[in-house]
Amino acid sequence: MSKKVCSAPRASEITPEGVYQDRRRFLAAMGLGAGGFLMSPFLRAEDSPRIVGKPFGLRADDRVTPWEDVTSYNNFYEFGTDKSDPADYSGTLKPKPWTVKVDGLCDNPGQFQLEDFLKPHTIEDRIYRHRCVEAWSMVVPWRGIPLASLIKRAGPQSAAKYVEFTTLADPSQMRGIEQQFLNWPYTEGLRLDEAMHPLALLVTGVYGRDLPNQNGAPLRLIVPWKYGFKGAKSIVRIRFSEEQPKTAWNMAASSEYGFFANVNPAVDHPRWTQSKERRIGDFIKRATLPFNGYAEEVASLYDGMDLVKNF
Ligand SMILES: Nc1nc2c(c(=O)[nH]1)N[C@H]1C(S)=C(S)[C@@H](COP(=O)(O)O)O[C@H]1N2
Ligand SMILES: [Mo]
Repeated sequence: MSKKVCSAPRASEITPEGVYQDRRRFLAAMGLGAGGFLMSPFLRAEDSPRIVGKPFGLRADDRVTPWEDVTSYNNFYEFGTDKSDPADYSGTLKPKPWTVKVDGLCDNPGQFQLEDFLKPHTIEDRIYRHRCVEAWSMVVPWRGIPLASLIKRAGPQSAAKYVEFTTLADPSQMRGIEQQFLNWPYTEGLRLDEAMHPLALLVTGVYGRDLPNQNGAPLRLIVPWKYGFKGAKSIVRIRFSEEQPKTAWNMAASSEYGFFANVNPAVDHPRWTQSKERRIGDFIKRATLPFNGYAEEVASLYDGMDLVKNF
């Protein structure tokens, strides 16, 4: 446990109550408060998500996906490959206590209890679109902290170009591990500049509550401008490296799942079009937007890159 990493939250990190209230009004004005959150039978007033910062990427016609869908239609192959398996079988996962290891090319490596790892930070609630073209598309109110702030404290060295995320692989908690659906442990990776983008979040909750096991308790990644598979669940290790990390889906099917996984509506996946998506609960498909609607925020990360080759 490195002392440096644990300090009291700075005053600037705490959302003032007034801002909180303003944001609630703003949300309500957008029709999100009333239509999206407050009418959900699972939400009490104190559960409604707070928004810090602008609700990235949301448009007026975006409706928040119901809690029931967000928590019952999942991909988490450690519990099986059916969409209903994670909700049915992840009760065996023990998200407390939880340890996260930070290592590789950084100045402040260590092994941290999750509470210590997160403590100095205000947990921010943000809203944004999350989606997986291949199977589903949702708008999910995740609660998380910017990955960037944890990376800054870890102090990546100048040789570090990538961040690798490794997730839990414990057969006693995860019935799917017995079968080689993927290479366990599941890994994901980001280029360091992608990982530093304020939209990349380490997520601890959804709908104002702690993450349900099937959504990757107690800590998962959400990279809203990318495919869902970048959202590694139940993270136990964050490693800085010079080499591009191997990722579970790329190892499973390299022609289908590239490292970058930016959503490119102009380029088909080998087995399906990416030009349209159907939001869960919608009947009519909608056009898929470049970078999942976050082009304004993130497109510059990929300036000069061939995004057909770097899919
Ligand atoms: N550890 C782990 N993380 C994972 C997966 C997985 O199988 N194992 N599946 C990924 C895929 S393919 C998707 S689409 C998202 C789904 O997240 P959700 O169920 O919360 O919507 O989780 C990602 N994270
Ligand atoms: Mo996915």
